Amino acid sequence: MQKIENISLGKNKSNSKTALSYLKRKKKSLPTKYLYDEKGSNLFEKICNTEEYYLTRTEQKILNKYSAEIISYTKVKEFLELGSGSSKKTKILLMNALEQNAFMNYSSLDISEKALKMSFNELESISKKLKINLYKGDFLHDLNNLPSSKNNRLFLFLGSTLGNFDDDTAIKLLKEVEKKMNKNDFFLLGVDKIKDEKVITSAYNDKQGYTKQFNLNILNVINKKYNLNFNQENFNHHALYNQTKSQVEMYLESIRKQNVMLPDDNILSLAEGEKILTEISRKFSDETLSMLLKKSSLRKIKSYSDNKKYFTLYLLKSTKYF
Ligand code: SAH
Ligand code: AVI
Repeated sequence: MQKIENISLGKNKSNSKTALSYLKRKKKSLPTKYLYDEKGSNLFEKICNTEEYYLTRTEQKILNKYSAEIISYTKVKEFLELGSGSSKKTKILLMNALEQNAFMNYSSLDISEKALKMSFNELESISKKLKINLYKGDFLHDLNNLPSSKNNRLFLFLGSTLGNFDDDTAIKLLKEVEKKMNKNDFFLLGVDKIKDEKVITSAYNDKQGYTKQFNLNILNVINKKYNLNFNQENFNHHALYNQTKSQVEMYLESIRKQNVMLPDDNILSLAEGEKILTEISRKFSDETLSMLLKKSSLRKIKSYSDNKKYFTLYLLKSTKYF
């Protein structure tokens, strides 16, 4: 197994005080990144294979169709992927890149060690020409701790993970990527588009219950991390589409009135029906995405969609080179 390099300097704001302070607010929430421990990463893979979760297979279809074109157009020798997960879709791009190049460098940055291990297992055997680097860290805080490169790079942010962040955070993240981009670098960004509400809602309420397990697992993660005693059985999975905001909101809903002891000896009281927000999953139009790109100094060069226009991959460059 390849060595995993921890690039998190621990200086970010995600300390216990901050994470738990979200629970003390009137509108309670938990940081989305806590969905991804080993179990969460395994469950996410299961979600990707459900009939209802159209995102993964749609993005995969687009990549099957356009990867060769993307590689010959961008002429990149190196990939840097944020939140790679298992890298199954990235493999399609890498296979094409390896056909067109004498060597390839692939770096994955993910907060989940399990995701990095899955990524390595997925890619290690595809070619001796491929060098894999695994970085454990938070893409919201640790991008500057990554090594720079003289190769032409393709930055990758797939799976609509951008949709898990509000405007301010999304722009901050996109800007950080843009700052790292050199003249010949490109950025491939995959986002989920606005579509029929029923299609969206069922993607977050799969029949097999994997999304429910994924959502409830965040309680195990914070129980372990902060020595708390949340009981999964006291919560329901609730995922709805907020049409005004064009986003899925995933909540844990308290089934009954309950108290949970916090590490500072404060008591967290939850009323019956009270909800904790665990994730937003935004759906974009070309216009809302263009607004984010503009504010992040990124320019759209090309875009690739499926026939139903469910999902789009945007190929971007930094505006500083125009
Ligand atoms: N890109 C993959 C995986 C998407 S799931 C795909 O398209 O299928 C989101 C991934 O981002 C997970 O692997 C999760 O561990 C990672 N992740 C979530 N928040 C993160 C953060 N703040 N920093 C780094 N990685 C993060
Ligand atoms: C990673 N992220 C884009 C997924 C999404 O669709 O928001 C995570 C997920 N949450 C529930 N199902 C999948």
